[in-house]
Amino acid sequence: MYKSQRITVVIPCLNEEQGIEQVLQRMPEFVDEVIVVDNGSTDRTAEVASGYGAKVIREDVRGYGRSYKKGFSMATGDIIVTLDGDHSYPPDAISYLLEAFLHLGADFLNASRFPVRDRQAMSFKHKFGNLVLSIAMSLLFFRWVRDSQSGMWVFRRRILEKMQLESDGMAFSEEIKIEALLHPTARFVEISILYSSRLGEIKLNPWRDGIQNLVFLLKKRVARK
Ligand SMILES: Nc1nc2c(ncn2[C@@H]2O[C@H](COP(=O)(O)OP(=O)(O)OP(=O)(O)O)[C@@H](O)[C@H]2O)c(=O)[nH]1
Ligand SMILES: [Mg+2]
Repeated sequence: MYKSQRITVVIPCLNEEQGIEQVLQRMPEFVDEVIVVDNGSTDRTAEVASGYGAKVIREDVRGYGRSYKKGFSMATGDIIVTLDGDHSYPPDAISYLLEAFLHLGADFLNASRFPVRDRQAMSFKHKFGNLVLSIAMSLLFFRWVRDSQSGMWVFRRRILEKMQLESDGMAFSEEIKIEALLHPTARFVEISILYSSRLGEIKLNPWRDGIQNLVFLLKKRVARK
């Protein structure tokens, strides 16, 4: 519990045995429930996660968005916090983000990776791609969002009821932010965190995922006119 709020952390994982161990070791004690959504990992991700007391859920259909939707459906907390299983997002920042979230009366908080301080954490190409996607999203949805692709969010579980989350893939990350921005009552805020280099093998395909995410933004704009 954090200030009388029940906290669930949801982590999607595809072969992250190295990263998930570090993430779970650093998980703050006040977190009530940790859900790891394993998408058919072929390494020891599930074993390691259960060893640290996480609830491991298996999702047989591949996909980042697909995994999140499954994880959210099992979550019981008042507030859901998300992050990657690769140890690139800081579990130590959860208390700081929750404090800001409650203080600002937010319903959806986006943890921005920018400005990136660790030089190894993100290549120039990735920074540029992220900037293009964030500018595109901001222009299409009339609200400046510095990091449309961040995978770390804090939000009230109840706002999911009024969200139309369709993406099963990497575009889920921008979609949930768009849905939070379009939500009739939710308050959206954004705060910086320290982002670091991932452990383990890269899953992202920058050109494929970047272009798919851009196309997704345009389709979403049309669908949510
Ligand atoms: N469950 C599930 N998780 C996935 C899938 N693809 C990626 N992930 C996880 O989602 C998180 C984000 O994927 P990453 O590969 O780290 O993508 P990224 O953070 O955009 O790129 P990096 O800069 O390489 O970290 C990681 O914890 C992955 O293990 C998938 O198909 N299913
Ligand atoms: Mg990552």
